[in-house]
Amino acid sequence: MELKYGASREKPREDAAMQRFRGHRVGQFIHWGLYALPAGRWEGKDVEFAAEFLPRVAKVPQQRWEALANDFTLADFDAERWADTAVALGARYMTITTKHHDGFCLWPSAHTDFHMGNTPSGRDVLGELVAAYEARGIDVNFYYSVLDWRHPDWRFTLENDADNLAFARYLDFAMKQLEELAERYPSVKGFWFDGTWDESVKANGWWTWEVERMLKERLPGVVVNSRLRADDLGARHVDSNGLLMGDYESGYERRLPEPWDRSVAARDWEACMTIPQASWGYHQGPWAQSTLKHPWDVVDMIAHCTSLGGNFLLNFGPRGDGSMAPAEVEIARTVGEWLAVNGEAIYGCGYAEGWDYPGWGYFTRDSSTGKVFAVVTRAPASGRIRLELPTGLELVGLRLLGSGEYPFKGLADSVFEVELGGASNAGPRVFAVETSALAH
Ligand code: FHN
Repeated sequence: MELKYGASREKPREDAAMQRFRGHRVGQFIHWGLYALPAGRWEGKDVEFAAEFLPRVAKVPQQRWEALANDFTLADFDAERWADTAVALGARYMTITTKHHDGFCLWPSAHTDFHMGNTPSGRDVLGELVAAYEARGIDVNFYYSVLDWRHPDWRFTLENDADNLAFARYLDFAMKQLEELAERYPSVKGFWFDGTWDESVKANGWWTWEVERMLKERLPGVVVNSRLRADDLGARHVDSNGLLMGDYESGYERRLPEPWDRSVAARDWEACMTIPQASWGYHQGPWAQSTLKHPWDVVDMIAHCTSLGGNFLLNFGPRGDGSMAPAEVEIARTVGEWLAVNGEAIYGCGYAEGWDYPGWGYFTRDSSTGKVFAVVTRAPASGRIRLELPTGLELVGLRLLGSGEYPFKGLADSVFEVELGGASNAGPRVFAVETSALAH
C-alpha cells in the first residue's frame, strides 16, 4: 500500500548513533514536574493512582494546579546528584520529561508561560541536567507529551471545523516547542514521545512524520521512539504495511515481551518500567511505597530485555524539593553494583541466536565479540541448572563473572549441568559460556 507518512525504512538503522543507543541497554527515565509536590496526596487524602495524573483524578481546579509553581522552589535540587544516581545505576542514557500531560515545561519555553523559568528559582533545570549528565558521559533524551491538558487548543477528538482549526494551532505550538528544544539543547540524543493515542493525533499522521523529519534534519543521528508516529490511516507505532515507524518500538510499558518470543528481537525496542507498581511521578503514599521492586527484580528485567535485543528504561520520580527518593537511590546503587561486576553480559549485548530460552534466566550475546552469557536470575530449588547448548556445540569453559573458572558436568551431547551451591548475596550469577564445535 502506498503510504505518504508510513515507515521510512524496512530494516533497523545501523548508523553509529543508533548502534550507540542499542548498546546502552540500561537507561534512567525521570518523571519530574509539579505533580512531585502533592506526590499523590490531595487535601489530606491519598489518591491511589499515578501521581502525575493527580490533577485529573482528584479534579484539581486548574488555577490551584498552576499555583503549585510558586512552591516549586528547588530547595534540594542538584543536577549533579541526579547524574550521580544514574552513574551508580550503571545507566548509559537518561530520558527526562520536558513536558508531561499537565503542560508544565522544565525549560523556559518562549511559547508558554507555564514553565520552570516562572517558578521562584527561575532556573533552567533541563539545561543543568543536560550539562551534568553529559559531563559523566551519559546521553540525554527528551520525553515530550503531545497530549496537553492545559493548552486551550488541545483536542482529544476533532468533531467540527472549529476543532480542526484549534488543533492545527496546537500542532503548530507543539512543533515550535520541539524546534525550540532542538535549538536550545543541540546535544540531545533522542526524543521520546508520549500522549499520542488520541483520535486527534491519529488523524494527523502527517504531523508526526513531519516532527520526525524536522528533528532528524536539525539533529543528525537523533533517535526517535515509535510512539510518536501515526501513518496516513492512523495506524500507530507500526504502519499499515507492518513496518516500524520511528527508530525503535516503545510500546512495552510496565510489561515485557514473553521471554521466549524471539520475533521481538528482529526490531530495536525499549521497555520502560516504574519502581513502584504504577506511578511514574513520585507518590508518597503506601499504595506506591509498599510496592517498590526489589533490585534483583530489576536485574531480571534488564537481562530479560537484553536477551531479546531491547533496552530497559527504569523510571525515577524525584521528590517535590528536587531530591531523589532515598529508596530509589538505594535500588540504583544495588543494581549498579551488580552491573559493575556483570555488565559484560548486558552492555553491547543482545539476542543469542540459536540458544533456546532456558527458563532459569536468560542467554545474552555480545554483539561484537559473539561471546555468550548465561544470566541465572531464577535459580531452581535443586541448586542446579541445565545448560543446553545449540546442537553441535560443546562446552569447553565456564567463567563465573566476578570470580573465575567454574566446574560443570556433561550429561549428553550439548547438554551440561552446573551446580550453583547456595543463594548468592551478590544477586543473579552470570557465566561466560565458552563453546567449540562438537568433535565426532
Ligand atoms: O500517561 C503516561 C504516564 O504518565 C507515563 O508518562 C508513561 C510513561 O511511559 N506514559 C503514559 C502512559 O502510557
